[in-house]
Amino acid sequence: MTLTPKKQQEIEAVARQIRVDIVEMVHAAACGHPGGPLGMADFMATLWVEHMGIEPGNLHDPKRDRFVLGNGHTCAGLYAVLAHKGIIPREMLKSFRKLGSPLQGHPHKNPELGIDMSTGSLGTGLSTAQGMALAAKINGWPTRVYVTSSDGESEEGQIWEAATSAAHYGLANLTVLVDFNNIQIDGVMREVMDVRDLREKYAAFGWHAIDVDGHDIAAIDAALCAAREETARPSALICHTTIGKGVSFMEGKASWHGVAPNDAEAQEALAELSV
Ligand SMILES: Cc1ncc(C[n+]2csc(CCOP(=O)(O)OP(=O)(O)O)c2C)c(N)n1
Repeated sequence: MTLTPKKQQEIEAVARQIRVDIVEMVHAAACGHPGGPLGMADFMATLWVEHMGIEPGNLHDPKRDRFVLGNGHTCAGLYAVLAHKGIIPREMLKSFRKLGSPLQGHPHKNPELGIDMSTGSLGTGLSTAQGMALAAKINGWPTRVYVTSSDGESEEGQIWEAATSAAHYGLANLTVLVDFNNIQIDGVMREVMDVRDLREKYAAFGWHAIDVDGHDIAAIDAALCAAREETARPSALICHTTIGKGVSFMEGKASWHGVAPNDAEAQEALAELSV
């Protein structure tokens, strides 16, 4: 079903709020990863507003949907979206990366807060997600499992072991959203380690694989709908994004992978995001 203009505006507003929260959290912590999650904000907002069946009232339901943030360093964006859903208190975002906080610099499993898996060691997320999807399939549950990954994470061999297994077991209830911003920690993908065409790779592994403009909310929604309609294969959405999207001086720059903005930079970023 196509998004109504009202729903599209709602998702855009959530994406903007996620970006504001990311800048504020990383700035307040004086460390963290702003670039990746700023680029993922549009597909995270579309996924969580329109498709994800995780709500404050069903956290303990074993049959509910599951979410795994494979590229765990982008967790500021996940915490922001969980706050939007009312699953974690908004006030808690201020404790991001502080000693003793449940909101660490990489996700720490905490079902009470809607954090279904600890991640951060790249390569593990898709494996755990496919295990969750297989369990749901065996139990005959309606659970859908969503997992994020990234172009940098796609260099991990374990990703392709999980991709093999998920296709073998016909896990149509599993969807991976890959943040393909062409950048990883040390620079541009083709210079550091070229992963080439991820849509072709996932398709060759037996997946229903689609290229998507990761900033086009209607296109992301359509791809997520297509994934739900797929009955035999797991789905891979290769989301083409810009690192740092929404903050002009961060856009396209690998240097913003894991650096906090200083006071002046945060002020400039928030001014841009509030227009
Ligand atoms: C197994 C493992 N190796 C190395 C790292 C260190 N590391 C953290 S993020 C990252 C780059 C990941 O690339 P990508 O997700 O594409 O980066 P982004 O687009 O967010 O800048 C690396 C190598 C890690 N977390 N886990």
